[in-house]
Amino acid sequence: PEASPHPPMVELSRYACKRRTSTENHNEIFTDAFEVLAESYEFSQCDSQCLAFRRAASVLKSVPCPLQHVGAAASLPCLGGHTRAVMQEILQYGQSCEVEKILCNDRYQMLKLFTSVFGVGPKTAEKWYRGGLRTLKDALEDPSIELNSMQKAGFLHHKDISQSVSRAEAMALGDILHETALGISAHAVLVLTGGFRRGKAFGHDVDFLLSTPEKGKEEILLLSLVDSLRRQGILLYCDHHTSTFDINNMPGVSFEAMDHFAKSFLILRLYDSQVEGGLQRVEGQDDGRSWRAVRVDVVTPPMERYAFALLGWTGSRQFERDLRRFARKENRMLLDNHGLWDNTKKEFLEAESEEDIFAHLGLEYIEPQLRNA
Ligand code: TTP
Ligand code: MN
Ligand code: MN
Ligand code: MN
Repeated sequence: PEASPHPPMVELSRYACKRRTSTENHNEIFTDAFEVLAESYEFSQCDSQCLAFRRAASVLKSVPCPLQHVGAAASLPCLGGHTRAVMQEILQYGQSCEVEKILCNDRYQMLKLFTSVFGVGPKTAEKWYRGGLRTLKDALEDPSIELNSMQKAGFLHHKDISQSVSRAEAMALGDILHETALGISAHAVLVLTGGFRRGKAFGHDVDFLLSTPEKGKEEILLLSLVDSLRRQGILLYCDHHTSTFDINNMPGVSFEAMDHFAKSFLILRLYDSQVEGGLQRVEGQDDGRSWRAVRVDVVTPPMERYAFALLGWTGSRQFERDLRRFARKENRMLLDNHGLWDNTKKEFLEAESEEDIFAHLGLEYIEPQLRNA
């Protein structure tokens, strides 16, 4: 679209859950820079600066045209002096020297590399960096480092998992999991969630919600599914988290990031012949393999919590964060993947669908394809 200095824009909310954000990003030159800064602040545990840049990136993703003057950002929420200065530099010189410095920074590069391994978070990466490790080989060969089983799987499949997953690959995995689940229970329900439900063309993993109308049978269904995948020879790794969900604990529930539903973080083997148009070519793969490894998440909420779990797992993370913030600040309600607590009425609000939840919050419904905040 034609860029104009002062694009006629509807006023954007400071809440991502009140903005419509498609997968089409017209301001990638800025949002890519902001994301580098956010990540760098995250590595230094500067949470508020990190969040400020994440919010700024999220706002720009919802702007329907490329911004060509920093003045056009004046009317946008969540863009402070620092973010505007970075934009100004990019507009003027094509890049930000602060961002370029980070990209060249040894520590940033190392933390980025180490956290690219499944099972290695910022804390472990930092420890390895401070211990003098500089390559993945260092981490594998250092006798003082005891890798856990997740990290071992992460290293073993690092090349495959680092490669993004295509939509065709996600669809193929959906077919395999669906067929496998139906082989266990005719009532099994499997839906694609995460980035692919938001219409993204590529992802770092594939996320599914699995459930059954048979009360209390969700986790056993998931365990049977994983077992069946193992017998089919396509299970490369499984990290299962048993359910800690208890409906009686709900009012006291802490509204943290990780939910209490049973879930499995998997690595699955996907064959070329199973994917329409074939597998994404894995770079540097010359070992004649006809398969690749893919990261898959499966979460199994009880059916009556389905709408909350679906909303929570569809993302984006920024959209979820602001849904919760909006609920808290504007409605005195607590929202998480399990439910919605109304602190005025002192009761849980029920929902059969995502639409019900938006309605409880007094928000216009936003379809998944427009939640790419
Ligand atoms: P991700 O799979 O991390 O992200 P994504 O699918 O949006 O993008 P990508 O292509 O990089 O995979 O997370 C999907 C959503 O799941 C996200 O909104 C957070 C949510 N989630 C939980 O609610 N609980 C969890 O334990 C995890 C791991 C994710
Ligand atoms: Mn995902
Ligand atoms: Mn991602
Ligand atoms: Mn995921």
